[in-house]
Amino acid sequence: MDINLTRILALFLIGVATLGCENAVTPGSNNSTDPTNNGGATNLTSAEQADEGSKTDSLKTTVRIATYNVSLNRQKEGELVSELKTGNSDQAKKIAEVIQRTRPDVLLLNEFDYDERGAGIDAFQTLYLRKSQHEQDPIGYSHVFFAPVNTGYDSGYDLDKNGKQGEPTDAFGFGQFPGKYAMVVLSRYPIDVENVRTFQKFLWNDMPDNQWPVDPETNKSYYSDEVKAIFRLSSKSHWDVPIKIGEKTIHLLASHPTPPAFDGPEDRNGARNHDEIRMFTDYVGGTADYLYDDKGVKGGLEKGAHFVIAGDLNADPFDGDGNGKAAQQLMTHANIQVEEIPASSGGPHYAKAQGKANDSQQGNPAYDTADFGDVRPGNLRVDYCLPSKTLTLKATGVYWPKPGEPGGDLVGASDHRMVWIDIE
Ligand SMILES: [Ca+2]
Ligand SMILES: [Ca+2]
Ligand SMILES: [Ca+2]
Ligand SMILES: [Ca+2]
Repeated sequence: MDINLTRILALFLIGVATLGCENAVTPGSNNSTDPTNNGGATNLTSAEQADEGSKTDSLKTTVRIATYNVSLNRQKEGELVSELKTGNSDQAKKIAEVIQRTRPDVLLLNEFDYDERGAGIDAFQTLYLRKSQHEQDPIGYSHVFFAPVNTGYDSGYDLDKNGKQGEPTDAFGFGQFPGKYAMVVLSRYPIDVENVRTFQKFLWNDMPDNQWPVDPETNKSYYSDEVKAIFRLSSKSHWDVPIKIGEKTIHLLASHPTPPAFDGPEDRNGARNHDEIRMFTDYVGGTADYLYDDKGVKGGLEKGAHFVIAGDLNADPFDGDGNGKAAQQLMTHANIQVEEIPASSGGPHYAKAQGKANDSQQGNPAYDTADFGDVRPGNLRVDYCLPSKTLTLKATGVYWPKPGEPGGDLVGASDHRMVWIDIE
C-alpha cells in the first residue's frame, strides 16, 4: 500500500476528528444557524431524504458547489497557520464573509497552504467561518479533504535551466516550500474518503499525444530524458473527491493547473496547463485508460457518473497568455455543461474602470473571475465550476459585486472571485 496515501487518509481522519472535537467545544458561534450542528452529514430534511428513495435521476435538493482561489498562501512554511491562529487575519475575515454570504454546500479552496495536521483549515473554520463576520450567519463544514501537492517539492533538477538547482522554479510545481498554494475541499455532505483518487504522481510523459515542450531553436525536447522520466503532470494535484448527497454521488474534480506564463518560447507552462486540463477532460470522457492514480488504480470516471470540474484552471477561453486551446477542451466536451456561464455585475464595472488590456479583450467581462494586472493580461475567466450533463443546473454566479453593492468591499481579499453553481 502506498505509504503516502495511507498517510493522507490517516491525516484526513485526524482532521475530521479534530474538527468534530473543536466543533463540540466551541459554542461561540451562533449554533442555531450552524449547519454542522445538524450532524453535519447532510442538510436534507427527513421528507427530502424519504424522497431520495424514489430513484429519480435528479438529486431532489439544490446543492451549491463553489470554487474559490482564496490566495491564503504565504512566503514561509507555517506562516499561514500562525497568522490564522491569531483569529485576527483581516484577509481571512473577508474571505470568510464572502463564504458566509454565498453559503456553498461544497467548496474547493485553491491557494490554501498545506500543513500535515490541517491546523490551517482547522483554524480558518474555528476562528473565521464559524464566527459571524459583519452579522452574516456563521457556516461550518464537517467534512474536509486535503492532501499533499507538488508545489515546492524539489525535483532534483534545474527545471528552469538557469544554472541553479533547488529554487522554487525547480520544484514539481512552482513554490517556495512544500505545500504552498495547496487545495482544500470543504463539504456539508459526507465525503466518500475511501474512494477519493489523487493523481499527484502521474507522469506527464505517460499521457499519450501530450504537448511535451520543444525548444523552437533546436527542435529538441525542452527537458532532458532524465527529467522526462520523473516529471509529474500535475503542478499541484488532481483529485477526484466523491461527495455523497442522499443516494447520489457527485465527483468533485479538483485541480489548479499551472499558469501558462513565466516561461520562454518553448511555452513549457502553457503546454503543461493544456495537458493538466486535458487530464480531467479525458477522465470524464472515457479516454483515460492511460491514467493511473497514486494507488496505482488505472482509468477514468465511470460512464454516466455525476461530476463537477472545479478550480482555478488558469485558462481563459479567449484572452490571456494561453492560446485558448486549453480552455476550449472544456468548452467543446460532449459530457460537460458550458451553456450557462456564471456572471457578475462587478466584472464589467472593473474591466471598464481599469481599462488597458481589458479594452482589447475578446471575452465578455461579466464572465471574468480574476482581477489580474491591467497592462497584462487584464481580468480573466479562469475559475470554473463545470457540471456534467447528467446534472440539472438551476443557477450560477460569480461573487464580484460592484463598489457600493453589499459585500463590495470584500473583493480585495483575493485576486480571484468565487464561482458558484446550484445543481439538482
Ligand atoms: Ca533553476
Ligand atoms: Ca507561456
Ligand atoms: Ca485588473
Ligand atoms: Ca476579461
